[in-house]
Amino acid sequence: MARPKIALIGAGQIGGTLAHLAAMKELGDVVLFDIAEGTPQGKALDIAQSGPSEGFDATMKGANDYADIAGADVCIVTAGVPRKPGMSRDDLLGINLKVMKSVGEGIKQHAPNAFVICITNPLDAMVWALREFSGLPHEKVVGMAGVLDSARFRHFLSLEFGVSMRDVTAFVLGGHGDTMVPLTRYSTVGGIPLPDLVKMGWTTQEKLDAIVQRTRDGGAEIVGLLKTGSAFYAPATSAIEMAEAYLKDQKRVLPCAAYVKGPFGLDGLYVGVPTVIGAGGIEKVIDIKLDKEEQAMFDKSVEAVNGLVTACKGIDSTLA
Ligand code: A3D
Repeated sequence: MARPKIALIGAGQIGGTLAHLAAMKELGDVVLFDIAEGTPQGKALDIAQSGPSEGFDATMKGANDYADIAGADVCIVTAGVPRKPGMSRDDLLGINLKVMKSVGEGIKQHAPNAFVICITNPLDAMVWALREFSGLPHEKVVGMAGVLDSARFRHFLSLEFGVSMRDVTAFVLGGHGDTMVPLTRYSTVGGIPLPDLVKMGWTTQEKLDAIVQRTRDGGAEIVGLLKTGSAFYAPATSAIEMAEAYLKDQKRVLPCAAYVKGPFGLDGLYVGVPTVIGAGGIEKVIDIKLDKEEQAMFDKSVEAVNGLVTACKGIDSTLA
C-alpha cells in the first residue's frame, strides 16, 4: 500500500516541526508548502538528510505550488502570522482570514478528500473560515487547540503533584483564547478527580486556581519569553497526535475545535469540545454535562468565538 501523503500548508516554525515529527513517526510522505520561496524546499532537504541517522522511510518535498499537495490524505494548516509580545490571538484576525481564503481554495481544488487540521490563530474563527472557503465536510475540518491546552494543564499539574504526566488526564474546553475552560472536575490523576485531590490535601484550591490561570495564559507566557514568535514544539506535537488518530483509525478521545450542532445546545459553531477522532474524521462530539459554573464559563467562551465569526463575516462578504 502506498504511504499516506501529508501536506503541511505553512513551512514556518510549526510547519517545520510538523514535518520532522511526521518523518520520525513515519506517518507518510510529506509536502511542505509555503508562499516564501526556498523556505519549504530548504526545510524539506534538511529534514530528509536526517533520515539516514534516524532511519525513517518518508519523502520530503518543498513546494510553492498548490498542485503539489494533490491527493493529500491529511493537510495541517499553519499558514499566516503568529503573535508578538503584547498581541492577542484576535489581533491576527484580519491578516490570517485572507490567508485562510487562499489556503481553503487550494485545498478545495487539490485535496478535497483530506482530513484538515487548522492551527492558525485566532483558532476557532480561522477553522470555521477555512471550512467555509474549502467547502469540505464539517467532520473533515477541525482545529487543534484543546490537545495543546490540555497538555499544558497536564504538565503544570504533574509538576504540582510530582507525578508522571502520563498519569494526569485533563480537559480544556471552549475557545482557544482567554476564555478557555479548563475543567477540573473532569481532570484526574490516575483516575482521581482534581477536587478529590484537594480534599485529600494533595494541593489547595488556591494553587489549583493558579494552575488553571497559568494554563489560560500558557501561550502568552511562551510568547513573552521568545519575543519573536509563539510556541511551536508542543503545538506541532498536538497536531501530529490528531493526524495519527485519523490515519491509524485510533478512535482517540481528544478535545478539538470541532463543528458542534446539537450537543452543548449549540446550533452550528466551531468550538473546543471532547471528540472521537478516527478514520471518519471527527466521528463523535461527546456531549458532557456541565454544572452551572462550568456552563457559564463555556457560554462566555462561545460568545467570544461568535464575536470573532461575526467579525470575519464583516471583513469578507462571501462569508456572510
Ligand atoms: P511562522 O513561523 O511565522 O510560520 C507561518 C508561515 O506561514 C510562514 O512561513 C509564512 O511564510 C507562511 N505563510 C504566510 N502566508 C501564507 C499563505 N498565504 N500561504 C501559505 N503560507 C503562508 O508561524 P508559526 O509556525 O509559529 O505559527 C503559525 C500559526 O499558528 C500562527 O497563526 C500562530 O498564531 C498559530 N499558533 C496556534 C496555536 C494553537 O494552539 C492554535 C499555537 C501556536 C501557534
